[in-house]
Amino acid sequence: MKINNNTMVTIGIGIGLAASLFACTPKKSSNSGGAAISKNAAEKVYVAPGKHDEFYAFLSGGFSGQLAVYGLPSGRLLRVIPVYSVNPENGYGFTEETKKMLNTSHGFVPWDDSHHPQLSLTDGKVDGRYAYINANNTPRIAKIDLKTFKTTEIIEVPNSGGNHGSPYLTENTEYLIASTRFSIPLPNKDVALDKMKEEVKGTISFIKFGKDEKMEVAFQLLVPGIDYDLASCGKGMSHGYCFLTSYNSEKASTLIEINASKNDKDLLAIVNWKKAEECVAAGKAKTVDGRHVHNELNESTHTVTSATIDKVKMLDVRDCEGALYYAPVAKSPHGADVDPSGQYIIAGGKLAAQITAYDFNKIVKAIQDKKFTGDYDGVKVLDYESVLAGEVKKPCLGPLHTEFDGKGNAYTSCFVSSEVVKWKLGTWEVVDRMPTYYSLGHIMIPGSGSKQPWGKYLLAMNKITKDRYLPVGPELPQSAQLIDISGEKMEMLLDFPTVGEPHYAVALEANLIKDKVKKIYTLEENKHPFVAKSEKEARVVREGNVVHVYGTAIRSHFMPDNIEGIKVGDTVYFHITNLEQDWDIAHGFSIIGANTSELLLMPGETNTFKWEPSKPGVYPFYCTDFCSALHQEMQGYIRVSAGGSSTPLKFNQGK
Ligand code: K7E
Ligand code: CUA
Repeated sequence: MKINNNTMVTIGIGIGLAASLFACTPKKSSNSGGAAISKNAAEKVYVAPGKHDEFYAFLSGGFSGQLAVYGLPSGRLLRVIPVYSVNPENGYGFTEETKKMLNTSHGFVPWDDSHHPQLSLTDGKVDGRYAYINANNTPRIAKIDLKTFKTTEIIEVPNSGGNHGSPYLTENTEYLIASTRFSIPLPNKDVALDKMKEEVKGTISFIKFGKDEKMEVAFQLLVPGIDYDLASCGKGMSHGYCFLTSYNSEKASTLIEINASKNDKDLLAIVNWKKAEECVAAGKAKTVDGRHVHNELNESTHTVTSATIDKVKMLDVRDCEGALYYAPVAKSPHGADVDPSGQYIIAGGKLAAQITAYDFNKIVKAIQDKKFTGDYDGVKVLDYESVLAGEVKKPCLGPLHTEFDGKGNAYTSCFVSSEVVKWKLGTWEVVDRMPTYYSLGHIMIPGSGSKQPWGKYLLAMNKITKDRYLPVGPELPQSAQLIDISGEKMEMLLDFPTVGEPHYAVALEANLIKDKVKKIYTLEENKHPFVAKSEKEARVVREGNVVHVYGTAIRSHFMPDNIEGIKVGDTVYFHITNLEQDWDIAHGFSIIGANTSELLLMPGETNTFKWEPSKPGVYPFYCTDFCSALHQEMQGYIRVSAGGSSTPLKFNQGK
């Protein structure tokens, strides 16, 4: 999302600014930071040296394709977890073990665009087991294990033209749902773009989170071909339903910004997934083509395996009465958010300057009473007034996303007017506002998507920073701002730049996971086929032109560290096992001319590096992670002879 600077409204005056808001006067931005900074802000975000943050926050990387872990309230960056993009820092996507994690039905995809992290839920509460995040471009969902902070599984979402509204969890993580952003012909085929309207379809996929905690495509709903956006699934009373906004009910295929904004209202999709499940169980779904790839990391072999699945179950919603309804929603919405009680479903209309709240009880009643105003492509449209709980009138310009504090308040991000508005569920009155710098996208309250938010902080993720930080060339960092929401008035605490462009974030209390974090991989449990569990097992084995080095690393040497008898034309695999069994003692490995990336080896882990020498000579290798006082000495040599030469294979074992 980019906007013209002229449309950016800068507010530096704190409270009582509604008038200046709607005047939309461009002002020169000041870097005073605005008047709303809490007087004791420094104290509130100061985490003393050696002390831990109260929350882990997981911010999506947007175009970086990764997931960044920050501590809150300090805003300290703790880790960038590679998910959808290769990462030379630790070899993710380069090593023989991890390459397959980026396999798709389109082949190896080294990059994607990650938007919406989510946290696994049990009984509607954040359980601290997994994080999930979507790939927007080549449709996929990834699972990140919060014990290792590693991507352990990625499943491709078939029959999707873009996976933006994804992944959204049901109350017990029964399903992750994913909708198609771009509706496309299904099955996809060669269609003239001006004839596409008749052909396009949408899908809403239900990814099962099975007993073994593995993801699989349980079924897909075939739905009218409009562009689906962000969603939320019900909780408590609304468990069994999911709600998605959509845009482009016009089904325009060109100049979408104009042609998809003609209708006064767009459509909120109300999915009764329990009903859909029943229809699937009753055999109403068809088995259709849906080639997709499923990649999994095996923790004991430290290796990713990749499988291709060809077929999926597809249920046409028109064959399952009651599985899908629509309700009108204010123009160009950008997501539906369900409040912690499960009663209210909130949707902001970016172009309507209005926030709509639906009442779940009224939705159920309107369906029972058949309060329909017509249908859209065979799906019944509910009467707007019959399902409406209330409207927040003129909250701001460009309302986008809503989060909840669990104390009866909702907070909505406003892109155009660059602010957070706080309003009351039930009375729909705006009670506070806080300017943000600038062009606010998502906001996040820890646990907002659950039944029990931690309503202490709100993180605003801004698209544009302009003059907020020291300039670093034409590309400036995106920025997060931490706001204290524990009192009646919001208080600005902190700015920090982010990695990539966070579109959304999730957070949880650190206590939920910090004592469960894995410290080492136990050597005895290492089942890697090329592991060397001790220096005695270190060896080099030739199989034709392929050479396998079963290597080890321990402070401060490799075994073997001298290898001879390698020839030009060989493919050499260095399988290096880190023999350390101490937390935080990693080793690295690389060799001159390496055209993949370095290896970074956690204690007890085996990773593999492929190397194809092209010229005779002596080639050094070394450890890339400063592991000990003698790290610099952690090095070795490989002698490479001409192809066809008779240099015998030789390696040392520490003598
Ligand atoms: Cu940027 Cu959730 Cu992808 Cu809104 S989305 S900002
Ligand atoms: Cu091992 Cu540096």
